[in-house]
Amino acid sequence: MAQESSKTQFCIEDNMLYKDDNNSRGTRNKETILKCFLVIVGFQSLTLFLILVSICVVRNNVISGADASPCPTNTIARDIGPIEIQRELDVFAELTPDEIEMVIKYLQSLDYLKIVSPSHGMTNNNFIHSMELKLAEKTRILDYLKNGGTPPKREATLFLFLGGNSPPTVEEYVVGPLPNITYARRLNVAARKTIIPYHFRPFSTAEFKAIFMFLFPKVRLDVGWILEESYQAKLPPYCGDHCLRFSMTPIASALIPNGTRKAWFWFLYDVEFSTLHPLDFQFLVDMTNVDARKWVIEDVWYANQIFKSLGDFKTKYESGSIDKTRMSFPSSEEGKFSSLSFREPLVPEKQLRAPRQFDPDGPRFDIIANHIQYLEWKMNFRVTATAGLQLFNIRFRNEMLVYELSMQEVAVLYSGNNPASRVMNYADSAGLFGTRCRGLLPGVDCPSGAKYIDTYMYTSNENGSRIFEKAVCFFEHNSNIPLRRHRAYGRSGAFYGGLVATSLTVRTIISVVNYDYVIDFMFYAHGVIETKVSMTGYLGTAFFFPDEEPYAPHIYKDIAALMHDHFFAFKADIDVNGTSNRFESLDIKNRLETDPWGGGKNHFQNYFSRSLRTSEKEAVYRFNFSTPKYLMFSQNRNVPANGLPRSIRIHSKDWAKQLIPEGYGFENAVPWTRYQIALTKYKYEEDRCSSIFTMWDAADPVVNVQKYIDDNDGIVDEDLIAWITLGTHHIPQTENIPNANTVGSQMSFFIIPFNYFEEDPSMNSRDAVRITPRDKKQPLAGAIVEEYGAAEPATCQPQNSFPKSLLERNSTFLFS
Ligand SMILES: *[C@@H]1O[C@H](CO)[C@@H](O)[C@H](O)[C@H]1NC(C)=O
Ligand SMILES: *[C@@H]1O[C@H](CO)[C@@H](O)[C@H](O)[C@H]1NC(C)=O
Ligand SMILES: *[C@@H]1O[C@H](CO)[C@@H](O)[C@H](O)[C@H]1NC(C)=O
Ligand SMILES: *[C@@H]1O[C@H](CO)[C@@H](O)[C@H](O)[C@H]1NC(C)=O
Ligand SMILES: *[C@@H]1O[C@H](CO)[C@@H](O)[C@H](O)[C@H]1NC(C)=O
Ligand SMILES: *[C@@H]1O[C@H](CO)[C@@H](O)[C@H](O)[C@H]1NC(C)=O
Ligand SMILES: [Cu+2]
Repeated sequence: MAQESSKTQFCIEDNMLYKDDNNSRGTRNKETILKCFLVIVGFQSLTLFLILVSICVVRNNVISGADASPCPTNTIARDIGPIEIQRELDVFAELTPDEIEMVIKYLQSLDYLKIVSPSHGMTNNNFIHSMELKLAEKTRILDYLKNGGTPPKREATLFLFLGGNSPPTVEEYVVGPLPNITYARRLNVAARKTIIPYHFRPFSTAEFKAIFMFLFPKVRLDVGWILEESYQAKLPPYCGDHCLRFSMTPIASALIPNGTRKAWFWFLYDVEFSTLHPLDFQFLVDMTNVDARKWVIEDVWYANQIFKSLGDFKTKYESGSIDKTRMSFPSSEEGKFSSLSFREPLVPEKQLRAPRQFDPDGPRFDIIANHIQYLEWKMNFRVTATAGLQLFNIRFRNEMLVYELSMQEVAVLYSGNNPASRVMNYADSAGLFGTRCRGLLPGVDCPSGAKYIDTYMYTSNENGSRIFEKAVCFFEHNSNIPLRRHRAYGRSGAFYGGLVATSLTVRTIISVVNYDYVIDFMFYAHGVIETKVSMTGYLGTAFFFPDEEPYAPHIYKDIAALMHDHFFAFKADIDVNGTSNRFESLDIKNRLETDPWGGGKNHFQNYFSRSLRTSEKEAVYRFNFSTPKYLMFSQNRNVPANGLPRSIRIHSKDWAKQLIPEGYGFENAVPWTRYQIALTKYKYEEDRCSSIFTMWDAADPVVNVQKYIDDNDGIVDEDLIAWITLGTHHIPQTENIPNANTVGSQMSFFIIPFNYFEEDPSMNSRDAVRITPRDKKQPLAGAIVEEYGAAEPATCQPQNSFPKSLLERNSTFLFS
């Protein structure tokens, strides 16, 4: 039972939770804690879920619907201590605005770096592309979280674009210690390249500027009139309401000469939404030179014909010797198919609103700075520019199950006949995931009543530091399926027990050009974590020619919708009862057996056997229908003599086979797609399985998970990391117009305690109900109903947080 030493209630504002001890950490905390929250100080409960003390709601005080006051939005106080939060902030909190400012000032003071501000960043000068907190080493963090002492030093890790250096490079730098910086040095580690060839850099605002300043004027001058004649549209920015939009497809470096940087540019009508308005005009640009004035337009593709240069295209077009395209800019009527405007007739015929979800007693979770607490779960989170949302230190019943859970990469590999689609392979982290998480719409993207957080980051792509509003949301989700239930019926022994499945859901949605990825991390009452990706948004397409048919269904007039594979990489640093773990599989096999009990009957049956993986190479897992397995992390201590050890299982069925041969072209940049799970020993610098360079670096990947595996470390009784790859093949269909839908395309993996608890942890849930006959012999004559609130009506009005009037006044949070 809980010990309640003193139950004092405080409502304290942001900066009051922490003593301002006059150092800049105090400042940091003030900045980081965005919300007002409630705390109960001096509450020393070990089993906090037993304490559902509601501060703001008076139970049993039924108010009739119309008069009901809004459901509480305050989180309910928990037994979280400032010391615990302070330590978590010290090690996991992203860089604060002050810290970012200090790093910029420090780097600008180093004359030899010649750092310019993002707005002056060009392809041929030096600027800071991104920065984020460099996490301290894991054992150091765990020790500090547990025992306190001196906090690990805080350092920033940065990518510097050094286009002004000779040779030009991108370099990974470490700057620290914060707040009193004394060094900025290039990182030097064996795990990855930290001096990166400049031609592997991701697209940046600097490069887009160069395209508008140097490339498009050239194109406009040479063939602007041809584009107008063919498409009734002009290149941006001087195009009025008849604009072309462009997209770029980098060519994986493994497919082009060493040291070169090339991309296909392809064009679309700039209407809602452009990717469903592809045109038959593309050109290939050699972008190797740091001076964008020296970029060369090589091949040109138009009306399904190829030309050696812009000049060649122009000459042949003028001489009339080629096929020509004649299209008119889509009218709003013609463009309607691709817009998300309502279609008639509206359903349902009358305005009847969809069911909603609400929290009758207010949210049952707290978000305090970077700390999340929900019933028996606790964890930390951060959002970084390059990695996006990461969860750390995930605890259930105060024992850590997972040290880190995060998405690593999103790769989409297209096929097609036209030049750009043939090489269209995207690795979306190039777009900086952290900056793509923003603008969640309450009531649609997350339920009414969800909590939202804003993030703050520095990237050159966003012109320096800025706030990203509504980047992540948190809500408790009622799945409306029993997590467990049993109804025993009949004349004797009748009973019922059941529990509805709810989970804390931590959600972010990443929009990268055309696609939207909903990423959910869900925490359930039985100790299971589900990680789910749902895909929506617009298809990638190409202008339809019959040659596209093998690759791209012809889904609308001129549209061939490109077939593609989606792959998602995740990292799960699972720790079973500490960090010294093993990985084994339970192999399910079938054999012919002679019945040992006589009768001489032979029969087939399944059995399982344990198979311990001893090295990284041995541990790679490729799904094989013929060899079913359970994949388990387990502790090495206290293994029962009989039976299976305390374990955590990884489970999924959302795998897709990477069909490109190993090591060929872009495949070489995404070696994690070869395996459904790869297991590696924790190494401080092997912290990611992909990088922002993946789209370009196939010739010699900056981060290469295959190398993590190939050194073939022993993995028995080590700290282990699982790299998990979900995937699916997508052949587009007409119902993907205008958008692809999440339902039907969702993919999940589960982290499942296995022999970890003595019994189902959800047995402690107050959300359950149990019904037993008052008289066992007369089960129909009334029963004892045990419940904690299920029978009570809600006494408050559900929140409606759909921000219509705000949006009508100010739509900054959604569109900025
Ligand atoms: C940083 O330097 C200031 C003086 O410039 C000093 O007061 C402060 O204690 C230092 N902080 C740390 C963490 O060393
Ligand atoms: C590519 O060129 C670089 C120098 O620019 C050289 O160091 C590297 O070895 C070359 N790689 C291959 C595969 O030829
Ligand atoms: C970028 O920020 C600078 C100030 O830091 C500002 O002067 C400039 O106008 C900004 N540029 C854009 C495109 O917003
Ligand atoms: C491991 O499990 C034992 C009991 O099963 C527990 O006492 C101990 O605290 C656990 N250790 C860690 C590091 O979780
Ligand atoms: C799948 O397992 C079966 C049975 O062990 C084996 O014969 C087959 O080669 C495996 N398939 C692949 C693709 O590894
Ligand atoms: C609009 O909202 C943003 C935050 O989303 C705020 O920064 C800005 O000041 C608001 N603008 C006006 C005119 O109120
Ligand atoms: Cu798709």
